[in-house]
This record gives sequence, structure tokens and C-alpha cells, in this order.
Amino acid sequence: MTPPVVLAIAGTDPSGGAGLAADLATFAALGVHGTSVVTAVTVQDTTAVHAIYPIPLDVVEGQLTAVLADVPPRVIKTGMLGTPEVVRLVAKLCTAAPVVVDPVLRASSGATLGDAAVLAAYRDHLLPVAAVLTPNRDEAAALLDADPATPPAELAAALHALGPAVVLTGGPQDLTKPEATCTDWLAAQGETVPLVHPAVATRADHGTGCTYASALGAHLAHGLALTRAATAAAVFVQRQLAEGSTWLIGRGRGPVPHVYVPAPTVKEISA
Ligand code: PXL
Repeated sequence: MTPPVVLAIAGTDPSGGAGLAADLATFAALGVHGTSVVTAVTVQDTTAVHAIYPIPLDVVEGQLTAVLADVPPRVIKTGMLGTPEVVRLVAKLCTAAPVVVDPVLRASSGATLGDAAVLAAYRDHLLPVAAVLTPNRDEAAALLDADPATPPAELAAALHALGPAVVLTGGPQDLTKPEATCTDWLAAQGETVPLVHPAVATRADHGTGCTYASALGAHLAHGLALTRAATAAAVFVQRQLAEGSTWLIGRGRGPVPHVYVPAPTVKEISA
């Protein structure tokens, strides 16, 4: 059966944790066909982002118009867009499918992936046309020019008032407790509700945000309603983080595993 198509518009991460590699692997794991438009090439490893090379605007536009015309997506997911011109281009051209916007502004290693001009372009051009926004708390505060200490439920509701549904993803609280949890705040149709799920203690969390937003896009493309899609995406990320907690990849914060296929047993190989 033909799977739904989800388009990812994002940057690359050579270490395979974040960016387009995370998006496409997540799409494959969740049974959707992924198409992709590259907006920037980052030079990075698991320890840091060393350099960023934006793709020229006409090259981004060429990729986008070609793939939109030939392989219409059920859902579009955006990650690192890199420049205000690309943010505006995406807002202008991506009108035929719901857009899940992960407003990437900063890498977990600390590097800036979207500056003040990118932030303004998100606020003025992409948020008003987005279907769902998936900021973390810092991104939400930055988009609203609010104090980062503002309660996350308030940040989610304030962003929802600008147009899109919002899933404000919350990091783990007090991982020293065995029952530690993460709380995401879902603001949609005028209501803001918490979605609570178990936290996973791991150093391999590079790409968690990209993976979550891609999983959300994939579940929406399969037809799940937003609350169920958000819950299913959190369950997917939680499972993958647990899987990766014993992996030893890279010297820094390792990648979230996106697809985990157990190695075949000797019995299976010889069968
Ligand atoms: O996790 C945010 C992110 C998104 N996109 C790219 C990245 C990163 C973080 O490193 O490199 C390309």
C-alpha cells in the first residue's frame, strides 16, 4: 500500500543525531515516505557545531518547488531553516499541506542555529500559517520575547493565540527520582492541557527535538488527531531514548537512535 508522504525541510548534521538524517530515519521507522529539502549544511559532531553553510535561496526554492509539484506531501515538517529568507519562502510556498514547525534556534550543544532575524521571520511569517508549533521552553520564550521563567503552560497558550496549535516540549524534571517525568503542554482549540510521560536518563539525546517533531508529523500523516499524535510521538521518543541510553557513539551527547532493529540471531541467519 502506498504510504503517506511527509516532507522535511531542514539542515544536515553529519553526526546523524539531528537534522534531516533524524527526520528521514524517523519517517522510515514510522511508515511514511520521507522527502527532503536541505536548507543548510552544518559542520558538527556530537560535541559541538563548528560551522554553518546556508544553501543559496534559489537552490532551496528549486528543491521545494520540484518536490511539492511532483510528490505532494500529506504533512510538511520544518527544522533548521537558517535564514529569514528561507523562513519566508516556506511560509509562501507551503500552503497545500499542514506544516509542523519545529522552531530551531539553538543546538543542544549551545550553538545558535537561528538568529534574531530568523526569529522575527518565524513570528511574522511562518507562525500565522503553521498548523502545529513544537518549541521547547527556551524557543517559546524567545518567540514571545518573554521571560524564560514564565510557566510553560502560559507560553504555550500565548503562542497558540498567534495562530498554530502548540506542543511545548518539556525536558525531564529531576532525573534523580525513579519516577521522573517530562510534561509537554498542548495548546489547541483554545485549551491548554499537560501531556505527562516518563523521563529517560540518557546522555544520548542529540536530536530529540527533531525526532519528536518528525514523529508528530508522521503520526498526523497517518491520520491521528493532534492529541493522539502528540502522545504517540512522545512514546516513540521515550522508547528510542531508552534504547540509546546504553549506546556509545561519539565523544559528546550521542544521537537518539531513530530506528532500532535487533541484530539477527545466529539461528535466524542459518535458517
Ligand atoms: O536539534 C536542533 C537541530 C536541528 N537541525 C540541525 C541541527 C540541530 C542541532 O544540532 O544540527 C541541522
